Amino acid sequence: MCPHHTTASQKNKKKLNIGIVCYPTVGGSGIVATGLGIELAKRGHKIHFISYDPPFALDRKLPNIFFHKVETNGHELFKYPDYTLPLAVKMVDVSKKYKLDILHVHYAVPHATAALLAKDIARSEKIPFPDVVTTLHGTDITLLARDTSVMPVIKYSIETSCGVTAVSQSLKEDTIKALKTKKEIEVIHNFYTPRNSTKSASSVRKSLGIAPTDFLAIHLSNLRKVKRIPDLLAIFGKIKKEKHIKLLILAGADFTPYESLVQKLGISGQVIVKRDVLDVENYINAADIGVYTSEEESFGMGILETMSYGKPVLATNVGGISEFMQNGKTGFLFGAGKVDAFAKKVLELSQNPTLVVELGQNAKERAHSGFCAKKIVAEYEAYYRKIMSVCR
Ligand code: GMT
Repeated sequence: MCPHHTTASQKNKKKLNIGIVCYPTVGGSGIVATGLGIELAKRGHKIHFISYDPPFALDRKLPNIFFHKVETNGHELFKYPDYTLPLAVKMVDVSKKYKLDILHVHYAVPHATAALLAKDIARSEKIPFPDVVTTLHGTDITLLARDTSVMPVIKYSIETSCGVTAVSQSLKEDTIKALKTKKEIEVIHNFYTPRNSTKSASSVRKSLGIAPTDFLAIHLSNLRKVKRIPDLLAIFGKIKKEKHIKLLILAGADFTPYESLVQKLGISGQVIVKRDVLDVENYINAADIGVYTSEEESFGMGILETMSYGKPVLATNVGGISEFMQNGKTGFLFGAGKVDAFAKKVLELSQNPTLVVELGQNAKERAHSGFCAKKIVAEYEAYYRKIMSVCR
């Protein structure tokens, strides 16, 4: 279903040595960067991940994948441990040893900033240094660029990168507005490659204590404030009389701060929380719909993941979500905070399994055809080659 965008001439082009710098933790930008590195390695490029830990979703035994650890600087001379300086030094070392063609940094600070410093060091040492591509993921702009103590660094780091990409048109516009920059920004959307389930939906439901006839909504996130977890819980508070409607939260962070709200709303029997789940495919496949209540989302990887497994999504119409979700076709979009409207729709869908299946099929088709590895990775490859030809 994924359109094949790699032409024969692209396939025959020289394979690249690519450095990828990302946060290794369970977070949208790290997941996207890791997925991209794995897909590029499958296409024959040599991928050098640089970070303080191996990215959590990275299988280091895969061919063409290398990991270079940055040792953090815990000098007693410094009151605060520093990461940017040793990261810059590691970038120079890896570039020199492996002759990188491209250094692709995910998240502006401190990754793009360290790359700038590394480039300057390499220049003064007469060491060849690759072209730097910075990918903006959202919070580096929508949250950090509002902080005047870091905004000038973000702006400078972006403007001095050879190439800059944003994961949605919405984020591109936010960046131009927040930084008042004229820097050219290429929109390359995120992608997701679904994995085969290793457990049946019925066994997953059984392990969670959910009956086959229960209507199960799922939510995947790091529970940050921007995800509006109180709204998510309030939706299920509104329909708590329907005991067969359940909410499963796959949490990338501690849920304890929300437990008192669950009690207060009287929904402890209907909400199940699982922490740091890696096999998300097994849980999404066992669910009926996805529910996402963010007040801001440059893209929304959890939503794309949910859609990829053929589940319709109810989400807020914010940021870049409407660039891949189609209201009324792949699920439904609501204004942020419109808890009543969300609750009404959950209830409606719980009574209409035929519609759930139809919307789910549309969601899967949309995710697989527009936001799949073959299409998006080819866009990155073409962008790298363009940058390498214009930036030298
Ligand atoms: O908010 C998150 O889930 C984490 C955050 C991050 O910085 O990793 O995610 C951002 O990047 C993701 C990958 O490109 C996007 O899917 C998320 O929408 C974006 N988060 C926000 O904009 C709040």
